[in-house]
Amino acid sequence: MEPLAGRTIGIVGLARSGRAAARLALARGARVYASDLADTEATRAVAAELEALGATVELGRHDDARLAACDWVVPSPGIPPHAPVLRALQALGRPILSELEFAFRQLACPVIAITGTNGKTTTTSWTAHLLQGAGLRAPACGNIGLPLSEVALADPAPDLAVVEASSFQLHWTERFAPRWGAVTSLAPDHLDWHGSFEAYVAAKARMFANADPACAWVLPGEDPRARALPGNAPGHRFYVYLERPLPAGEAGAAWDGEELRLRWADGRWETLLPRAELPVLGRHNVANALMAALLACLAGAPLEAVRQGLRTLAPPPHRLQPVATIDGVLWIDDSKATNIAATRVALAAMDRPVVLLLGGRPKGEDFRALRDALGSVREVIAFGEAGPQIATALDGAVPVTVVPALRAAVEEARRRARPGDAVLLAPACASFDEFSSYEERGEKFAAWVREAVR
Ligand code: UMA
Repeated sequence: MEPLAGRTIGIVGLARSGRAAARLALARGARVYASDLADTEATRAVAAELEALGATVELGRHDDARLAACDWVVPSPGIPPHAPVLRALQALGRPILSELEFAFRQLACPVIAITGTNGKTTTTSWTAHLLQGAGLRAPACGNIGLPLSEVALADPAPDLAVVEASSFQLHWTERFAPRWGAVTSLAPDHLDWHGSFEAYVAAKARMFANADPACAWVLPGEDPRARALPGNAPGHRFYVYLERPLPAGEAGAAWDGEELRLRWADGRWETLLPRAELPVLGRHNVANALMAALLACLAGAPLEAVRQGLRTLAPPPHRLQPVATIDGVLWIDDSKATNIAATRVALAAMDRPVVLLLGGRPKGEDFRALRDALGSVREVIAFGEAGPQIATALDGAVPVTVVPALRAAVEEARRRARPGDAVLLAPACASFDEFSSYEERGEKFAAWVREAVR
């Protein structure tokens, strides 16, 4: 653990990560200067809490000179490197650590890290579920919602931290060194934050920067980009296959159409359970479950506990979550589909005609990449900032109606959906033009859908 007493830590952004990092720094004896551009009820509440603990807090501005004088600056993940406050620090060569890196240096337990474009929250939540079922104290944390700094503050420390690591959090890392890790998938996302796909991939690859030969990495065997992410990093490889059997010489897990099975490096096979006993929808979720099972076994959970845990998996909220069936129409909340690859996965899981709700704040992707995935889609309702862009990109492929916002999209879908259809919110965009998070977007969607049955 790196001593913090006597150091000055600059915290930029006072939402969940900033608040937790500031509390951790103060608890370890550091001086804290924290600031947030937003002067809102929420940031004022955090400011009051931190000031009571001894921090200096400013709202409505960042004091660049003051931040430049700090030993380390910890920005919130939502603040891109090109934000003026971070540009100024980089120009001066000042050290910037992500909240993940900062918390890792204060953590007293080993880490399982899960990254990837889609599937990482589900895999993180299920890995923690399987380990907890085996009696281990293993919180799911990081990008999933509980900042790693909160886990570093926990007394006693947990046995393991199961960390969902986003590209934003990995970007500013130096010593972050998970003992076990997984990459769920790799496709373009967050191009606005990173500037290019290459920069996004480079940030994700930082997960392997401090690997050693005792590490173990779980990778999707059939996704060439994701399986190549660790490059030549040391550590054992375990691959997950859905379409093909595990190739000779590879260890990992596979679904043979009936059973989910593991094969260890010594060639020994073990059966997890029949697919029919796994209570989750969609092929992609079989892959997520196999990854979670491998990680849990590698981190020490007994196989029988893993089998038991697999039988009680549940999808995390806002991921292909059925909301209601109203007049024969099934309404599905997949608000977490915030990029095109995730929307494609949701569409692949559909077994009925779909009215698709797309829109929100665009993230720099080309919506034409959805055109060949629209087989089950009868019509699209495009909403929010991205609405006109989506209509142009899908022109001629499927009928598109543009409406200003999500609520209007729900009303339009209600008029257009027929019995037997699904109305799927899988928006392929960020939520921030209308909402504070994809969670809030999903909750509002569900509330507006249910209004019809009141
Ligand atoms: N701000 C400034 N100055 C600026 C810009 C912003 O002060 O120049 C302030 C904003 O006013 C705001 C804060 O900085 O108060 C930004 O906070 P944040 O958006 O990073 O929010 P947190 O609550 O700290 O949430 C973050 C993650 N958010 C993002 O990565 C955008 C959460 O992931 C994560 O759960 C949480 O830390 C705890 O670890 C969310 C997310 O959308 C779920 N992640 C992306 C994704 O999954 O696609 C990566």
